[in-house]
Amino acid sequence: MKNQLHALALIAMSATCALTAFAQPTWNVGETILNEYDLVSGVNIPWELTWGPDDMLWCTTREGDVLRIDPASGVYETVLSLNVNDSGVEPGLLGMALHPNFESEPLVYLAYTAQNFANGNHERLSVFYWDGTSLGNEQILHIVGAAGIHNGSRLLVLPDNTLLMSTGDMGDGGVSSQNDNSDNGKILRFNLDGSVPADNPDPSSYVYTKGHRNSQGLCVGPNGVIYSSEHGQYNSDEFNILEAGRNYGWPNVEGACDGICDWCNAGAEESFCETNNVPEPLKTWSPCAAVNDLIYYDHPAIPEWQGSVLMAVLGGFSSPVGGRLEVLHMSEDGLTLEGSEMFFTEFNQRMRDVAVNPYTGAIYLALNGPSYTGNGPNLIKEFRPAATDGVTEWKDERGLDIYPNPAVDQVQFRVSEAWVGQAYQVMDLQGRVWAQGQLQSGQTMDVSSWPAATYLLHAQSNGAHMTRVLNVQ
Ligand SMILES: [Ca+2]
Repeated sequence: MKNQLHALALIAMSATCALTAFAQPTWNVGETILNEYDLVSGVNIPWELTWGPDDMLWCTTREGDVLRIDPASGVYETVLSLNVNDSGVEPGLLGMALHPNFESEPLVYLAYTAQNFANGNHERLSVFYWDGTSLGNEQILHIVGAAGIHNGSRLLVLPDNTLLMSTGDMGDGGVSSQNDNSDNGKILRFNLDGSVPADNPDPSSYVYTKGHRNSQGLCVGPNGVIYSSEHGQYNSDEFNILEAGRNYGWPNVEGACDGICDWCNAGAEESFCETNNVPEPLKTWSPCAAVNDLIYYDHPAIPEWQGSVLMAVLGGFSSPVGGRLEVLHMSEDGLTLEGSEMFFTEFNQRMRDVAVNPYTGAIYLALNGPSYTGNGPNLIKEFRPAATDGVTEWKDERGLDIYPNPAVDQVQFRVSEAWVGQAYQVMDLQGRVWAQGQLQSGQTMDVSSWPAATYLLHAQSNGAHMTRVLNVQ
């Protein structure tokens, strides 16, 4: 399947490209040019971003919504609004994974912290049925502990059709992480029906690996290698290869087994590693960079990134570099890290997640604003390789473009047929309305009297939303 898609993309790249007439910000990755687009704006804390088997981009927001986004236009519909407990700084609706045979089994897995439990906070792993319009028929597969911080929750379907879920230590200092009777501070592995896989390390337990603090990044690389990222305490964020049954050391080990600890007992770290066969991370970050979700990039459209793990980085409190995309170049067998690079540091935005368009090789980044815990403006950006921008093999219907952007005095709209006549509003980040009307292609808007600021355009049509960012200078 993947190779077919790559072949498709190569055909597309060699075809004559209808380059967009409207200048976009561009980025250089070696010799590859990426065109930057704002795909979705104005949604609060996009957390998981994943390419669906239905060729749509699926997104969770921490406040409890599941969005299904048309990756061509950015038009999205809210297909589920959950009543979540997002009262702390980190809980809410978090991880999501789609059933690999989505066409015949249209199921969506979600991890979220729920309200109104008799026993206090809990985190659910639930599966929902997609009826083509919305998600419903919740079935709770498993429950673990939840708290205001450290809820893990990244979900990943493996090539053997089992499901991984990371769980956090709930800020308990790692007590749960080494407790074999707790499912917190672990990576859990499920069959897709919620049962325990017979080949789990302990066939009576969901636990796949233990000794985790708060892992929020999972992906699969070549030969089924599983990568994870892990938030450290003050230092020693980690990038690991997950191996069944292994102990990753928290809270007795931080980062490498080198006797350097903030939280753990430095004098005992190396002996704990030896006794418990703790794997060494492939890379660590000190002070913490707040390393988040991962995806393995193997598309020819950005050859400089082929065979790399792309990691969304939030940017830690004392990290010398803020939010970014980190590109971790892996050896061909996926087992060795050969080098790393940083991109998009200029945005100064917390980057939560990354997804890939299998046709064009474009990447999508969920940006959570400049400050913890993710106050806006929140954006989903697309970085589309110029060579695959506008190709006919892939939908190139943008829906709406505003140009020039940034603007000084006048802007013009380009509107696709389906959106002509639909109502729109342009608001500033405080929610004040600066313009409204019906979308018309070619219409102009005078912004010469508007204060220099970022504005959000929002249009709505039968439950579908389209958003754009307009920067006035
Ligand atoms: Ca250490």
